[in-house]
Amino acid sequence: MMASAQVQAVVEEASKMQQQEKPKEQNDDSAGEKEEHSDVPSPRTARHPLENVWTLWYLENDRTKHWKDMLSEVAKIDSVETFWSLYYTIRPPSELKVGCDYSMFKMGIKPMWEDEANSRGGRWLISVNKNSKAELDRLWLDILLMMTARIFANSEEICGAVINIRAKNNKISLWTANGSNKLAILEIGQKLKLFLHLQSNNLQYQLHSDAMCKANSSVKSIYTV
Ligand code: MGP
Repeated sequence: MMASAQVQAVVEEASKMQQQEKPKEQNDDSAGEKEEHSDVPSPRTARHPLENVWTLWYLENDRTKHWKDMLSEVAKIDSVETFWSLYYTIRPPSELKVGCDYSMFKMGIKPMWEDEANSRGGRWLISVNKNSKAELDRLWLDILLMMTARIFANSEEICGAVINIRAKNNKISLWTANGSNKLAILEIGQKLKLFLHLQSNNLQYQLHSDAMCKANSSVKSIYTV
């Protein structure tokens, strides 16, 4: 089974379970039926609410600006429906220009080291070979699905994910909240490796505090799976 199909099967199952756990009034989809294809997400169109609300961010590389000013908020994602309508509306990562990023973070958390929710944390970093555009898009989609479906036992540790399109290797990273929560970080890393079909030693965990004060491009890894 392709990894995307495997992850989607898990997401569908998680979505069904989340629906069963919702109070009856949240399952009432009569209001949503008429507006299923509306571009504007609203609570009335959210037929399969996600456990967390997420924000999609876009970073457009512009050398005249400070890093923080290159970031912009694109949309909020609060349901399976808003996730897919956004996913099919925006360009896939493989079609972004070099220097651009997408980030998807839990609502209220900015995709930057300085945010209170990230400052003590770090990231699992996956380096993606430039040769395969399809592989890049597949990995990004699978990570988004894994986060939104909360398939990690330690989902509360997850802050968000980032994809960097770069001239050398592209990078995908999953940001977690607490770099000293080793057990949670390893559980997340091992599940990423399993579901994304990554090769051994492909996954490195780095602290944001080390990235912030790095002298060059290399940041030490504190965990590897
Ligand atoms: P990058 O975009 O994460 O990686 O960081 P890139 O472009 O592959 O560069 P490399 O250094 O990893 O090889 C590029 C630069 O963007 C950093 O050196 C910082 O100057 C800035 N930057 C990146 N992030 C994630 C942050 C952040 O969270 N906060 C601030 N203030 N600057 C950041």
